[in-house]
Amino acid sequence: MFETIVALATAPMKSALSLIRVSGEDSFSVVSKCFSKDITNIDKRTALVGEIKDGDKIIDEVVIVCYKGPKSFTGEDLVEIICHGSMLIVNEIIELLLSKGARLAERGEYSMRAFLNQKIDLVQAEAINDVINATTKEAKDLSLLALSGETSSLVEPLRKKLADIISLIEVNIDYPEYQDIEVANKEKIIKSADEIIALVDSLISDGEKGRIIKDGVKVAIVGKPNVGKSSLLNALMGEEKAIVTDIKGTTRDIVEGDINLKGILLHLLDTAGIRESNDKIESIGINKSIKMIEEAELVIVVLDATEELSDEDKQILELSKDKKRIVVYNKSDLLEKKEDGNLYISALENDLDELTNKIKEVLGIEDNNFHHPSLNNARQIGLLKQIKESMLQAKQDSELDLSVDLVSVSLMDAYRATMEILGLASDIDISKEIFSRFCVGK
Ligand SMILES: Nc1nc2c(ncn2[C@@H]2O[C@H](COP(=O)(O)OP(=O)(O)OP(=O)(O)O)[C@@H](O)[C@H]2O)c(=O)[nH]1
Ligand SMILES: [Mg+2]
Repeated sequence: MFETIVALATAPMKSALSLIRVSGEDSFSVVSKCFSKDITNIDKRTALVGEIKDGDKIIDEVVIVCYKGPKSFTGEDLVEIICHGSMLIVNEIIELLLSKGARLAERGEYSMRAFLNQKIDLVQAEAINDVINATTKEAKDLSLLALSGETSSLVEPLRKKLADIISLIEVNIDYPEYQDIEVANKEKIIKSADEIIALVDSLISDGEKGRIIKDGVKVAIVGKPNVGKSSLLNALMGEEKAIVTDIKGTTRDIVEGDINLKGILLHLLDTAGIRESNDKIESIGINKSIKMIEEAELVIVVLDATEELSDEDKQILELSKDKKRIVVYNKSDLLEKKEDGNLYISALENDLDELTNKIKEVLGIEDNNFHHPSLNNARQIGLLKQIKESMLQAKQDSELDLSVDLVSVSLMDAYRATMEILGLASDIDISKEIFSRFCVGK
C-alpha cells in the first residue's frame, strides 16, 4: 500500500473550477478530517456536495467524488475534490490536506500507481502523456487507442508465437522420453523464426509511421541561394514567416515553422542557401544548413527550374543523397517547357499540391495508419528492434545446427523484450504453454 498523495489535476490558473485529486490508503479518512461529511465508510463510487473546512472555518463549497479502490484510476481509494478555480482556494485546500496526513504527489505518480496496481500496462501509462501533449487531432486519436489498451493487444500475437516455439523446444529438451510430442526440428524453428521476424517487421514499420503521426517530422528545406527556399516555407505555412528578397544570402539563420499537412505535423526548417562564402555570419548559417541535412528526417532540395544544374546544386544533392529526400524544381511559373519526371512547384503562385502529395508518399503514411494502433514511441520501437535481433540470432544458430539450448536462449531474450513492452515482469512462466502440449490425462 502506498502513502496518500494530493495534487492539483487541472491547470494552476484562475478558472471556473479546479480539481484536486487525493489517492492512497488513507485518502477517505484524510478528506473526512476536513470535509463537512464523514466519508470513511463509503464503499462505492459516490458524489457528495459539502464544504471543505479548517476547523469551523469554511474554505470552499465543493463537490467531491469518492472512488472506492480498486475501482478507481489508481486502483486505490481516490477522492476528487472539485472546488472553485481560485489558486488561493486550491492552495488552502492542498495545505489543509497536507496537514491532515497527505503528501504532495510527484510527477506522474498517479499514473505510476495505476501501473503498479495493474490498472494499466506501461503502453497505456505512456499514452496518458501522449494524449495530453498531442498537437493534432490525429495524434490524439492514435494516443487514445493506446490508452484504451488496443495498442497493448498488438503484443499478444507476438508473445503467443514466441511462447509456442519456446515451449516446443523446452518440452523436447525436458521430456525426450515421450514419443507423442511434436519434434522441435531445425525446419520448424526456422519457419517459426521467419514468421516472428515478419510480424516484428510489420510492427516496426507501423510503429515508425505512428511515431511520425504522433510526434511530427523534421523537414529541412535546402538549396543554393535564391532558389526560393524561404518563399516555399512561407507558402507552405500560409504566412510571411521568413524574409524573401532577390538578394542571394538573404536567410542566414534557421527559420522554423510547424504545419499540419493532412494530419501530419511537419516541423519545417528554412535554411541559409549553401554556397562558398567569405562572409563570417553567412558561413555560420551555411554550416547550420549542412547540419540540418544530417538532422532532418526529410530533406526538400530546392532547385531553380529556370537554371541549369550548377556545381552548388550538385554539391547539395551529394550531401543529401543518403537521406529521405524530395528534389523540387521551383519557379515553374517562369518555365515554358517542363521535363517529364521532374517535380515542379511554384512557391510564388502557391502551386504546391504535387509536393504535398509527395511528402505524404515519401513518409509512407496511409489513411489506415491514422486509425490503427501502433507501438510507436522510442522505447517500444527499440524493444521491437531488440526482439528482431534476438530472432535473427536464433534463426542463424538454427541454420548452423547449433544446439537447441542455445537457440532457446535467444528466443527467451525475445520473449523477455516482448513482455517488457507492456512493462510486465521479465521472469517468464511458460509452464502453461509447455504442459498444454501434453495429451489429456498426462
Ligand atoms: N517567379 C518566381 N519567383 C520566385 C519563386 N519563388 C521564389 N521566387 C523569387 O526568388 C527570389 C528568392 O527567393 P527566396 O525565397 O528569398 O530564396 P531563398 O532560397 O530563400 O534564398 P536565400 O535565403 O538567399 O538562400 C525572390 O525574389 C522570390 O520572389 C517562384 O516560384 N517563382
Ligand atoms: Mg531564404
